[in-house]
Amino acid sequence: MTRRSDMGPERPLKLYDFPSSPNCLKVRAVAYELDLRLELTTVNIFRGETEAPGFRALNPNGLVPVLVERDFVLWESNAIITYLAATHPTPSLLSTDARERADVDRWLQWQCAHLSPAISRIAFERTVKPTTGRATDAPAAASARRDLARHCATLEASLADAEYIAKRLTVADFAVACVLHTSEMVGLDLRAFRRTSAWLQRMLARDSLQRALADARESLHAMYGCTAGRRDDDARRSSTRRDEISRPASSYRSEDPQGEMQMADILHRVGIKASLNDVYKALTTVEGLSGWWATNTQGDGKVGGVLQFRFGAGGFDMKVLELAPGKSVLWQVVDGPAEWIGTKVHWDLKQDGDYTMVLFKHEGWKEPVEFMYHCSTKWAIFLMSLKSLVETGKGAPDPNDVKIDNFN
Ligand SMILES: N[C@@H](CCC(=O)N[C@@H](CS)C(=O)NCC(=O)O)C(=O)O
Repeated sequence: MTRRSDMGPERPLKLYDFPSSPNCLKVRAVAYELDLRLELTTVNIFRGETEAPGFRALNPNGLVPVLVERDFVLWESNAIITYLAATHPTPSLLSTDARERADVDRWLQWQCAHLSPAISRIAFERTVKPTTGRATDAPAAASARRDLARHCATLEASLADAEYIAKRLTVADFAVACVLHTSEMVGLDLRAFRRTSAWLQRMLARDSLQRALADARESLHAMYGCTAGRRDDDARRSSTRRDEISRPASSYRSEDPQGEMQMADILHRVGIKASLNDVYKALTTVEGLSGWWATNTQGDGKVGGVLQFRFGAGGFDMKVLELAPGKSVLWQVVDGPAEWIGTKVHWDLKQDGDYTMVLFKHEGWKEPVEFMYHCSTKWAIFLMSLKSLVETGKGAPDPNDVKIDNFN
């Protein structure tokens, strides 16, 4: 576990937290809305830290978030946010009127019993299964999507005559907004639910939520450091836990006719003054690959084999799916950063005048997160390294590659 901040001596509130968890996000956001200080301890759910006896003693369910206030230990995010609001009445996020309170409780239960399970089911079919090599159960995914749409319609109707879920801003808004925020990760397009969409944007724009999201970004960077080269064995365990928080505000998403979100691809075209076969060799042999991408490259470059590219502490494992000599190479990422797992890397080669033209595609990003912007630039740099290797005999593979930013 990593301690992330040291706070003042008075009334310390410790939160055992995982940055990309929506249930932790809601607790941080409510705490910040109430102007409370939190001492955050990251429990890496992907590294089995929730199974440590010390953590199990706090929460026998082995789940984050957990709040510790002196000798009082509380788990279940909705119980935590309700407790925080009840013990810090200003600004008021929880009514003392029984009916108003029941209205808030209703939405908290609804989030837990209906909204979250529907999103988890979609995430399981759309993200977890593909990254673990299992086939998506299309009817199950469709049924979960229908459920989620139904729940969104319920929310949409309730927002017809009010700015907030329970008429005024309450903990219920934070609980539902933080969970619904992750639905975008699993391909739900909220635009059809105009009021819900506007309400969610209003919630996400609040200083408290922005701060809670910034915490997540900061702690993910602290956990994984240089993300470009990191390995994330964890990605296969969950999808709702991915780095949804790092999607830039300007990113776009689009839909296909079935209403499914389309994935994003990185595309490049580079001309290399060399033969098709020389370029093909640089893409298919360990010697070639270590000459332009990662000096530390090992593995089996034949169809069905796995190539291991290592960059400092981390790297990528690529399964070779297809090889057409002098024409094309297709890899699939089977290990590496969470955002890469399951994506495919296509190399299509063709002769065009003096050039062997390389048409490069890194296909299947779930969404254009900031890390994708970074990887796009890095791919361009490594493609220039490939060109240089094949044309001059000298590439610039890691660790001698051009470093572009604080990711790498
Ligand atoms: N109902 C619980 C759910 C908590 C939960 O599912 N936490 C996830 C992170 S969002 C977790 O700790 N997962 C760890 C694991 O499954 O090992 C709450 O609202 O606090």
